[in-house]
Parts: sequence; structure tokens; C-alpha cells
Amino acid sequence: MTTTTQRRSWCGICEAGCGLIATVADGRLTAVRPDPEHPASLGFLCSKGMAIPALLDDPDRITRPMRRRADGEFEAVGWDEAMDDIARRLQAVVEAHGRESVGIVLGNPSVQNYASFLAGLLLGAALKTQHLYAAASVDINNYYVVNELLYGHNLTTPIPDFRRTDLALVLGSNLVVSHGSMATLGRVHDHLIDLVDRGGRLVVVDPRRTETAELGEHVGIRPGGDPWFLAALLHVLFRDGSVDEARLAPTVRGVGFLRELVSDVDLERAAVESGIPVAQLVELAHALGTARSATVYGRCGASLGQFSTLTKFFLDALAVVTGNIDRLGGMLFPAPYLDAELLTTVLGLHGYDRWRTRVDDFPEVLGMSPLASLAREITTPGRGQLRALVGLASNFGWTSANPQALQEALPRLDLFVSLDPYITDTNHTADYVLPPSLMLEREGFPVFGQLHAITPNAQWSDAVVDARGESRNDAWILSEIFRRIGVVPLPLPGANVLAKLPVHLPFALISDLAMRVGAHGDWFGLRRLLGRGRGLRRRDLVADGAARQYAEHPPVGVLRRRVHHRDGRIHLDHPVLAQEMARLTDSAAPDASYPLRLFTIRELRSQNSWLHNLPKLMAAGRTLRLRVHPDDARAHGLASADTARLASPWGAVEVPVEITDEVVPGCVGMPAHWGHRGGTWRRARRAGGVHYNDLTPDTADQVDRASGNAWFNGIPVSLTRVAEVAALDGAR
Ligand SMILES: Nc1nc2c(c(=O)[nH]1)N[C@H]1C(S)=C(S)[C@@H](COP(=O)(O)OP(=O)(O)OC[C@H]3O[C@@H](n4cnc5c(=O)[nH]c(N)nc54)[C@H](O)[C@@H]3O)O[C@H]1N2
Ligand SMILES: Nc1nc2c(c(=O)[nH]1)N[C@H]1C(S)=C(S)[C@@H](COP(=O)(O)OP(=O)(O)OC[C@H]3O[C@@H](n4cnc5c(=O)[nH]c(N)nc54)[C@H](O)[C@@H]3O)O[C@H]1N2
Ligand code: SF4
Ligand SMILES: [Mo]
Repeated sequence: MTTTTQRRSWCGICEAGCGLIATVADGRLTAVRPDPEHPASLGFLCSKGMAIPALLDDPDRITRPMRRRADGEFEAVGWDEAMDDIARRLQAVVEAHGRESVGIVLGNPSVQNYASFLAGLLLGAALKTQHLYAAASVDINNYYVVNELLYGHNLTTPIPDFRRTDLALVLGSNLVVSHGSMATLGRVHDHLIDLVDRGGRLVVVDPRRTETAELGEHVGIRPGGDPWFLAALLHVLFRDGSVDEARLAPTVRGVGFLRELVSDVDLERAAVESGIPVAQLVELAHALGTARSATVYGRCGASLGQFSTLTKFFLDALAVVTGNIDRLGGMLFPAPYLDAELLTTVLGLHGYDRWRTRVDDFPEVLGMSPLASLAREITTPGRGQLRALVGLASNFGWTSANPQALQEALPRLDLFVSLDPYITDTNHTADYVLPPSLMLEREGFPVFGQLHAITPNAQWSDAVVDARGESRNDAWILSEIFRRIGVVPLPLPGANVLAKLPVHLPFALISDLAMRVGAHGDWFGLRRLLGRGRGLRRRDLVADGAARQYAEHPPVGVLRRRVHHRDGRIHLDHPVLAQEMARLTDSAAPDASYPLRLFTIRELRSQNSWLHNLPKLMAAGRTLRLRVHPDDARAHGLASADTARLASPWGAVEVPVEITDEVVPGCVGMPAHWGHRGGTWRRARRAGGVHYNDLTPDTADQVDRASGNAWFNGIPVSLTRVAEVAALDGAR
């Protein structure tokens, strides 16, 4: 007889962390469906979430430790054999070159497993290596820098109060498809419709008329024009006397610095650079200045340009000078149940520019180096040269800039170990690929999503099914590798003696303690005695299974408590921002041989580089197309489905085009991470296509200088019909 049970959990594919109900039959996950009672996602689960059973069952998933043989093929080995060999080789590297030659890369999915995320960050700090890398530097390093400068902590991220705002300015985020990042709001589509229905304004600034823009007003922007656009808005606000400097003074330092920084902005140049007419810039500035409340939110479109630190600074500055920080309907300080700001403060982990990276002289961000430098850190000799690397949930050799350079550099490592359920574009040359348990096969809570929750709620679920084969929790794998060379994930003096014990740090216990003593915890019963409700503790949450909403909204009126600077004020004045402004205004006129601007499009049924192997998500013959505006198509003699050669100063690919007026003239849009070249994910490789990142630069003079964040949007490109390319080649 089959025993079937229903268990509550959450989807760990993206930051939204939607609630789900899993059906388990005889220990196997057979189906998932949306949880109608989840306080944020309210019965929503996208096609990716629905595909979790297929993910766990994927025949191409590896479920035993794999070792690469001399002939390049992988063979399955036992855990002991794998760990003994890895530890021996890692130890040899440490003995010869020191711990500073060992590195860790944390990929995007690592933030969905609180235990491995903590283990990774803490191990990086305990090793005292510069070689801690994370997906953050191809995503949100600009946030981490600006947060540290303005609020005194990398992780202090104001979030948009979409549920109550009067005006939402959305810069370079397609929330309806991405479901939000650095802003966790289930059912975001419905909330944005509500906003407009109740008379609010939704202004979406994007080079593409996106699914999100369709819900409100679309302002077409030239990719890369964002810092100009925002500087122009600030210029107009100061020029027209809309900034009340006296009123800001008690809570903000450096308003005068900001005023000076934008005082010379030439609106005509800003209009050319952004593609947005002066009159519209002025109207938007006044709208922000006069709205009862406004949110200013930007994501990948604003984070992955060439000047992303400056862009994020101007975004936050707009909220500050219009009085929209810490105001109902504005940008709020979140109310997480695991206070990562406190934890990283206690351990001394946060910061900016406390040291510089070895090869490229990038400022450190949150104790990490940028992925842009990784290939050069492997190939450049000298003290601290990277020689052994452990990758966790990262396809960095594919999702970072210049994948070719990484493909060439990785085989030069003495040891490369990858924790990944697939053999991928990156780890197919690794010495070992080790199999992690995946979501629903492990206990846990959405550690990253809870940091930015617009509807504060807590969920901590037990594993729903056993891990496939010999897969093990990433936290266990990582801790065990380093325990064997005498390092534990605790950056405190003397902590490494704990490595002698055959146990690992209990991350569940530590996180539970931190939650219980935190602002929303049960204070070990004291909260109830004080008549302030029951508060959160792991045991109750796990027993409930369901997510529990513990506040109606994030708080307001907490600025002084939440800003980490000693004077309790927001600081806008930093020399690095003046340097970045100079870098922007001095940037050379674009090379006329690359007249178009390329930007990335995210697709509903992809998750960065890694769900291209699941049949349902790849059904209906999904293929890759470059989106071109009809005017540009005409100018280049292109018809629909023609193949074009797309070239940037850093690479070239050939790709079929789709002609559509959803993109702004003068720019072309393309999804990233197609054209898988390596690995055993068979369907992903069969899907074909080309790789966007082959067109992007990784050098220190090209990426965002202040944060090391990648430059993926606004890449200068040219377009030529392939038939013409052949004719040109023939003529040569
Ligand atoms: N379905 C799906 N969901 C995802 C992911 C996924 O791959 N697929 N990835 C997840 C991850 S890791 C993240 S970080 C989030 C990202 O979340 P979002 O940033 O909301 O995701 P995108 O859809 O990339 O939105 C970026 C928008 O910026 C626009 N854009 C591009 N260049 C520019 C520019 O120069 N200026 C401006 N103003 N706009 C520009 C693009 O047209 C696009 O609409 O999504 C997460 N969710
Ligand atoms: N051109 C361009 N490039 C981009 C972007 C863009 O917009 N444009 N976006 C950037 C952004 S925002 C991000 S976040 C990065 C993402 O890039 P990465 O950090 O490389 O993340 P993913 O591609 O999401 O997944 C990486 C790997 O994690 C594995 N994985 C999944 N779950 C688990 C798990 O539980 N444990 C382990 N050990 N492995 C797991 C997957 O199999 C996959 O191989 O890409 C960046 N690259
Ligand atoms: S929106 Fe994100 S968290 Fe929600 S079901 Fe889809 S992939 Fe999962
Ligand atoms: Mo991301």
C-alpha cells in the first residue's frame, strides 16, 4: 500500500521563496502545489516551482561524488575516498603556499541554504584569504558598497514599500518575471496592479517594454543611461528648490556634497545619454519631489551597468532627498527574523575597502574579491596566487564575464572542487564534483529572502524527502573539506582547535539562538511573560510547517536605530563617489563601429544558467533570439529569423533575430546563459544558442571600478547580416 503525505515547505529557486505543499508518496516527491495560506505568496507558484519534482528526479543529476580521471571522464567514488584525496591535496597547497592561496566561490543558489551560506562566508573569513568570491560581484556588489557608505553596513538595504506607495519608480527590474530581488514580495504582479488601481503611479524605466512596464507607464531608456538619468533628476530637484536641506540635516550628512556633485549636470547631455527627453526628466523629478510617498527601486538593469555604484548611490540619494527613506510608502528598513547585520557586525565581517585585491587593486566588498579578477588571480604568479578552489552552487565559469578566460585558467589550478548537482559548463574540468542535497531534501529557511521581506514572515521547514543517492547537505560537504585541513567556519582566535573534533558547527542551533534572542524571537519565553505574543523559535516553526507572518509591514521611524554610523545619520559624502562621477563625465564618446547597446533579458522559465535541463521548462521548442527594433532591423537589412553577427569589442556570436518594437531603437536585448558548451546536462546542451557573456569584458578598467561589479548591460555592439559577413570575408 502506498503511503501519501502532504508537507508544507517553500521553493528555493529564486528569492521570492513561495510557499508550497509537497505530495510525498513512499518517500518520493511526486508533486508540489502552491500553498494558499502562505502570507506572502498567497497561493502562487510559478512554472519553475512546479518543476521541483522533475529537478530532484533529473536523470542527469549527479548523486554520487565524481572524480575526473586522466582521460577527462568522470567516475563515481565513495565519500571517504573523495574527501581523503581532496584534503591531502588541499593540505599540500596550504603547506607550500599558505591558506591565502585557497579560494571559495559562492554561487547564487548558495543563498537558499542558510547553513552552507553561513559556512561559506565564515570559512572565507577564517581562512584569511582574499579569495572569497560570490555571485554578488556579478549582481549586487554596488548595493553592498552603497549600503556600507550610506548606512554603515553592507547589508542595510532599504526595500520598497510597494504595498502602500503612491509612486513606484522601477529602474531596470522586470519584477513580474524575476519575482523580485533585494525586495521579497510574493505575488508581485498583483501588488503592482493594486498600486495602479488605487490611483498610484508605476513608472518603469527600461530599454524594453517589459511585462512589468505593461502594468504602468513605460519610459524607454538607452541601456547604460541610468546614472545620467538619475543625476538629471537630482539636478532638477536641487535646481528647483525641492530639496529642504534644513529639514534633512538632523538625519542626513553630506546633502551639500550631493548638491555639488550634480550641480553641473547638463540636462541636454543627460537626455542624449539616457534617450529620455529633458521635459520628461523634469516631469519625473517633480513627480518624485511632490508625491505623498515614493519608492525608488532598481535591480539588474541598474546594477549591471558600467557605473553601477554611482547609479545605486543616486537611486538611494533620490529617496533620501525627497524624504522617502523610512517613510510609510517609501523605502523601508526591513525586519528580518535572522538579523544578518548584527551577526556580521559581531564577527567583524562587513566593510568596504579595508584591503585591496592582489592583481587588480579592487577594493574589498564584504570581505570578498570580485569574480571579474578570478582568471587573473589564477594565472598571475606571486604571493597569494590562487591555487586551490572550492566552488559551491556556482557556474561562475559561465555566468561571469569572459568565460573563455576562465575556461583557460581553471585547469591551471592544483585543485578544483565543485559542489553541484550537475556537471556544468564550469566544473567539467574540476578534479571533483560533489553531489549536494537540493531544496525539499534539506531543512532550512529562506535566509536571503527574509532579509528583504516586504511582508515579514517566517518559515523553517524540515526536509520533506531524503536526499537522492549519496547527496549531502552543502554545509556538511564544505565544513568537512576544511575540517580535514584544520579550519572551522568560525573566524575567532583559537577556534580552529575545534577542527580536531569529528563534528561540525551546529548551524541550526546557532541560527535558532540568533533568531530567538532577536527582535522577533521568543526571548526564551520572556516575550510571552511580557505579554508581547509568543515570538519565533525553530521548534514551533518546524512543527507548524506553515509560514507565519509576524508583522503587518516593515517598521517606520527606525532610521536612527538602523543606520550603523556613530552619528546615526545617513552619509552621502564620500570621495569615491566624486571619483565615480568624474569617471562618468569623462567617459569617452562611444566607438562608432559599435553603434548599438546590448542588454540582458531574463526569461520566466530560466533561472540564471541552471534550469535548462528540465523538459517542461524547455518545452514548446524554446530557442534563443536576439530582439531587434524594426527601425534597426531595416537599417541592417534584417528580416525576422535571419541570423546576424553580433559583435562587441570583446567577442562575437551569430544569433537569429526577432524583430519587435518592445525594445527601444538603438538597443538589442538577449537572454543570457544559452549555448551551453560543457557538462552532462544533455537537454541544456541540445537547446543550442550562443552565450551572451562571450561579449562582455572582465578587465579592471571596464567593470564598475568602485565595486568590481560586472558590466553586462549597455555593452556596445554592432550587428551584421550573416550573409553579408560571408560576403565581406570572401572579399578579404
Ligand atoms: N524567471 C527568472 N527569475 C529570476 C531569475 C531568472 O534567471 N529567471 N534570476 C534571479 C536573479 S539571480 C536575480 S538577480 C533577479 C533579477 O531581477 P530583475 O533585475 O528584476 O531581473 P531582470 O528581468 O533581469 O530585470 C532587469 C531589467 O532591466 C532592464 N535593463 C537592462 N539593461 C538596462 C539598463 O541599462 N538600464 C535600465 N534602466 N534597465 C535595463 C531589462 O530590460 C530588464 O527588464 O531575478 C531573479 N529571478
Ligand atoms: N549576461 C548576464 N550575465 C549574468 C546576469 C545577467 O543579468 N546577464 N546575471 C547575473 C546574476 S544576477 C547572477 S545571480 C549570476 C548567477 O550565476 P551563478 O551564481 O553561477 O548561479 P546559477 O547559474 O543560478 O547556478 C549555479 C549553479 O548552482 C547549481 N545549484 C543549484 N542548486 C544548488 C544547491 O542547492 N547546491 C549546490 N551546491 N549547487 C546548486 C546549479 O546546478 C548551477 O550549476 O549570473 C550573473 N550573470
Ligand atoms: S517565483 Fe521563485 S520562489 Fe516562487 S515558485 Fe517561482 S521560482 Fe519558486
Ligand atoms: Mo542574481
